[in-house]
Amino acid sequence: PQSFRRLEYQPPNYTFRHVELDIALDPARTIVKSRIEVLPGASHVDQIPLVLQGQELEFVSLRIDGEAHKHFELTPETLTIHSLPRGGKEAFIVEIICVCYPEKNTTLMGLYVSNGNFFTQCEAEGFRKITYFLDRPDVMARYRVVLRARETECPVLLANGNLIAQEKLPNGWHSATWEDPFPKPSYLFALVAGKLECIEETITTSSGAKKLLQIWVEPHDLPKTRHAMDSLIASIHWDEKRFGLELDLERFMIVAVSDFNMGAMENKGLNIFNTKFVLAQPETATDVDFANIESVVAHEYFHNWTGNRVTCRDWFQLSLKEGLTVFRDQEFSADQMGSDSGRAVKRIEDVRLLRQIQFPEDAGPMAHPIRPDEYQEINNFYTVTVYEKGAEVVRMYQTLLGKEGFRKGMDLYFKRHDGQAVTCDDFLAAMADANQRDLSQFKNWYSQAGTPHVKVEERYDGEKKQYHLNLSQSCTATPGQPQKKPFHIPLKMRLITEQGDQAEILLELTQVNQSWTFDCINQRPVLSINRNFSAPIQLDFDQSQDDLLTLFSHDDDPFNRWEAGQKLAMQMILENRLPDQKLIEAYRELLLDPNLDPAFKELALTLPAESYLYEQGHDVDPQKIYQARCAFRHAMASELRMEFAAIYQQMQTPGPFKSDGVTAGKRGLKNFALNMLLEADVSVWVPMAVNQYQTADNMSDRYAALACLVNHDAKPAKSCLADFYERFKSDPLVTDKWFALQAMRPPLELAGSTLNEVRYLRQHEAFKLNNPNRVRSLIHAFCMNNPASFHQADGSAYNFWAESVLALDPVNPQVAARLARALDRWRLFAEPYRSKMHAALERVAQCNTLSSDVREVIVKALA
Ligand code: B3K
Ligand code: ZN
Repeated sequence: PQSFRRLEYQPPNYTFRHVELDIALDPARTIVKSRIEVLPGASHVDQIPLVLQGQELEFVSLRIDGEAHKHFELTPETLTIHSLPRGGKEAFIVEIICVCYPEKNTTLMGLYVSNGNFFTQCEAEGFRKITYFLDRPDVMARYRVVLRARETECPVLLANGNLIAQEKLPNGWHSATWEDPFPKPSYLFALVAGKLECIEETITTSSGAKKLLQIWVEPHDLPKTRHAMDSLIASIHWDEKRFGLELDLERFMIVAVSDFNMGAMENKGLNIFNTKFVLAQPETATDVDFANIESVVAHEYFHNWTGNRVTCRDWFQLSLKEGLTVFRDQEFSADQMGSDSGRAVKRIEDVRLLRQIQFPEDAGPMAHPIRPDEYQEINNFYTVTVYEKGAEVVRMYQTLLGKEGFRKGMDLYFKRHDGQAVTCDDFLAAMADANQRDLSQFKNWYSQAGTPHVKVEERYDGEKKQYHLNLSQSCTATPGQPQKKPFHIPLKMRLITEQGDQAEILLELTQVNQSWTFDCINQRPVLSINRNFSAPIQLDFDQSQDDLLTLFSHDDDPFNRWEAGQKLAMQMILENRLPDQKLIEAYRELLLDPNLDPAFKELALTLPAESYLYEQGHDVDPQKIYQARCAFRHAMASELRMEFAAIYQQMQTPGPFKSDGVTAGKRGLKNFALNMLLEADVSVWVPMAVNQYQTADNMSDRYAALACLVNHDAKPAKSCLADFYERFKSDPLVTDKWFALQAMRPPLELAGSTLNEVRYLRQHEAFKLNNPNRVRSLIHAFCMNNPASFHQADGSAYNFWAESVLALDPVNPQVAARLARALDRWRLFAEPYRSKMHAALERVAQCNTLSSDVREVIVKALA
């Protein structure tokens, strides 16, 4: 298999200035005519051929400067054009006609059909499935696009930019012409055509310009678009205020599609979204859905500057736009929470995700730096490392330079690079130059994989009133990187004593080993370090239980307060102990504290995820960890049942439904309490859960009640599940929830195995292997989000996994490759799990028709 390497980057021999596309849409055979103005690139060599990419296309004709051209070669992946006019030294025009087959396209890359409508997905390399092209991000051109279709089938025709003409054509056809004023790489091209309707809104931006905002959906979904529109408007205002960045187009459109490989796509002026991240109504969407929609809408909108105006030179630089844009959407969502404690809640949620998913990735066979050095299939590198760890790296600039310094760096970045395709080094240089800082060591965050460990040693000298702190860093080997250089690690810290706290300071750990001495410390302090998770590291610190309890009850940094609670619970679970009385009292106090944010309370009482617990050891027995975690939670629930009962009453949110952070936080804590009450005593609380299920006026409450019943194996679970399906079977997104809930059911003694249930649901009338959301809601949910049911000692679920990967791969390699990663950490587990996982991986590897996507994942896992 071919590998691509970052250091082998070559600038293009040719570039494109102007691109005209004329696309006659037909589900069976779409005819694509292109007219491209080609220029020699900066590194052009005389007589060098022009090599265009093209995949699954039927070639029809080629003309150069208006004349039929015969000097070309076709392979399944390329069109190579020789004998260019004047050796290719001056501009010339290439005209190509080709055909593609949208209806047959199940990969959902390039042009495809979903529910009878046309959509495109071009990032990273999908444009080559529409026409022959220099399909690389450093080739930026202006586009003018004519779309043609039968008017009855496709009344709506959309593409990037501004609508400049519409025409009736013979035989019931019509056309629309779109022009995008900004040069863009091919991956940002988009078209949408079909029977869609929109809601629209006109807003005025900071410079006084009027802008048209539209959200396009299938007609029956129109009532579910308000929240997405509000989120878009809030995002536009936030980017003006925080970064001085204004919407640069007259028109900005969002379109929702139910068949989509990922969350959404930032095509210039025409964002295409998975319906999951657009459609919401209180009756069908949970609080988590509302929050996700807000953040994904913001993320794609923010790409308009970070990604589109300044884009990536090559795909190794992906984190340049993704890490930065995730950081921006995290900051936006935090601000939307409306308070400091709300901001902290958002931060804790983000870190929890990072540790649950990115830390395992960074310790496994697919570990890669945020700027990878090598890939076989770029689609496999849209990872939590590139995105979420990338965002942590961007956050560290802000921690080191301050909010103002960070803004100066952003301003310089746009001043230097607007309209260009650049690298992560360019971003770092802008940050360094704008602040006159030497950030050369900071580059190691871009080049080295693995989660750094920071070991903490402390000593208090009561006589000299001195506190000594020693920090040492290390980072374990990752594939291809046996040895690591030290990182530049910003650590926020504070010493906490009974007589008051020292000011918070920022330590910069740059050496392997570094010491600090603090004077005039009159009492042995408790150390609060890596506050607000200022660096994405693993802290190795044997802090005593009493110190952790102090932090859990008193730290003024909400993140570290939460963190101390997680550590306390984690240690006990890993030692298979129940919570002791001190910890129970600390939980109780926290629950009863009237000044604490309900969302914070819920997070503080939520136990560390199993996937994070696995990472703390080796020869991991997943069933033991599951049992220990269950027992711990059961004890917690029993001890605190009175408090949970009170909370369940207090946290009711009467009145019309509101989706804001504060109300959602209350609802979350209430439903957490309900779950704990069933945990403590199923029989007593089942009627309450059934009542909530039946009377709920919103999906958060209804779904939470149903989950309580299902997960605690309550008698009414079955009938409520059936009721839920009947109520919502016409709504695909809610049907996904119904599948997911059953796929994530923990192992239950009486209910029979979850695997059998999943196998049964796989045959359900509503299951579809070609719809990514449905597949993820059943198969990915079971294999990746239900560790206790998945890791069964007989290996039966691993066989199911192998069958599923093999069945999915021919349909949609990207979705299959994501599932393929479920066994990444097989070496971490004890026998018999490890051997059984290994055997399942071998079984997939045996298949000789694997896609390059799945092959890369499996080969790396077995290496
Ligand atoms: N940039 C897209 C992701 C494209 C994934 C291609 N396999 C969405 C986003 O990050 O906003
Ligand atoms: Zn993105």
